[in-house]
Amino acid sequence: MEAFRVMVRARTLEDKLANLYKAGGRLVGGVYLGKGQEAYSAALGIQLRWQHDILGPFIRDQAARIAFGEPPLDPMRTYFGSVRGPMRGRDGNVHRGRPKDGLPAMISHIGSMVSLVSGMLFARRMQGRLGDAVGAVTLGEGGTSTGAFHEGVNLAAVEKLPLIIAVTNNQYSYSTSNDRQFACSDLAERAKGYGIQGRNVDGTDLIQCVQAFDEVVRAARSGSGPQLIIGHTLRLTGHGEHDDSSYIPESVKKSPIGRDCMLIAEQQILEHAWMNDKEIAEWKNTCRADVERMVATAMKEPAPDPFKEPWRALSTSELCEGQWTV
Ligand SMILES: Cc1ncc(C[n+]2csc(CCOP(=O)(O)OP(=O)(O)O)c2C)c(N)n1
Repeated sequence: MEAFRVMVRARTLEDKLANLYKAGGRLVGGVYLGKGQEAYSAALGIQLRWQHDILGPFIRDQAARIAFGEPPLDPMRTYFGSVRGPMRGRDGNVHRGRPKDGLPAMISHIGSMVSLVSGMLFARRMQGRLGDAVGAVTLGEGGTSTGAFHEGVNLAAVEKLPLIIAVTNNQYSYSTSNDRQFACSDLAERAKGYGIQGRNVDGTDLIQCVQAFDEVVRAARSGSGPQLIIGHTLRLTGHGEHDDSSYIPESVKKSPIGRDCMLIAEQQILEHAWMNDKEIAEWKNTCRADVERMVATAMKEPAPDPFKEPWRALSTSELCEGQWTV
């Protein structure tokens, strides 16, 4: 139920972002959504503890961010370029974070986040403060083709780091389909080559995702080393809102992989009587009202003043972890 609530919150927020983008005007950057991936993303996020674990999110992880504990106004403040956002208006969408709380700002160069999260875990271990914390990094199937992915996973495997590598195989990397992306039949089998554990899960099925991440995070937390997990779903939107995704055939959209995880999750919640129709409707209304409030707040806030800003590379040093608190 917790994961479902997160999914609704994420979808509501992202539907609003899509509308704001299409309306033109206030949002200056691109808009990248996790539509169709919320079940997988939320299922991961609810397993992680804010200010204890680490989450290195990809562009489609609004749900994991919410579940992990990202302050609710952070996304809207970032999209509106507010100086009160975590990046102080220096980023327009997804490269936001709060490293001190375990949420590093996303690096766009795909695969790099694997090394970054591994490095954070490794540093904590060397400083004797890792405890039972885990780190999770998320990326798409296209990201697994990068050199950075290989280097990061190999290092994590050699050092037996408590790293969860959560790959979403949403069938397309921009317009590149799976058959042009990798030649193996099962991406999870790559885990064997690294000497780590790997598994697949149906990313359209919330209950399966929750069960899988419960086991995977538990395994990483209890010392079983890196865990590769591949969630299979379809990206139900363009790469970004500028992309009409007309290259995705109707047959794929209509196949089981094209199921909307939100609809499946809602059915599951009703079937198990975890919430009834009225409660779901009320939660959707609450989420809509919250999102409207966030827009109203963020759009009134000022942009950064270039004459007053400290032009350091890390604009928000107070958010940094460890020694970088200069
Ligand atoms: C190393 C690198 N190459 C290319 C890009 C440009 N790029 C950004 S997102 C993207 C597609 C990523 O596909 P995938 O990893 O499958 O994730 P998805 O967008 O499907 O969720 C590309 C090619 C990049 N950011 N970094």
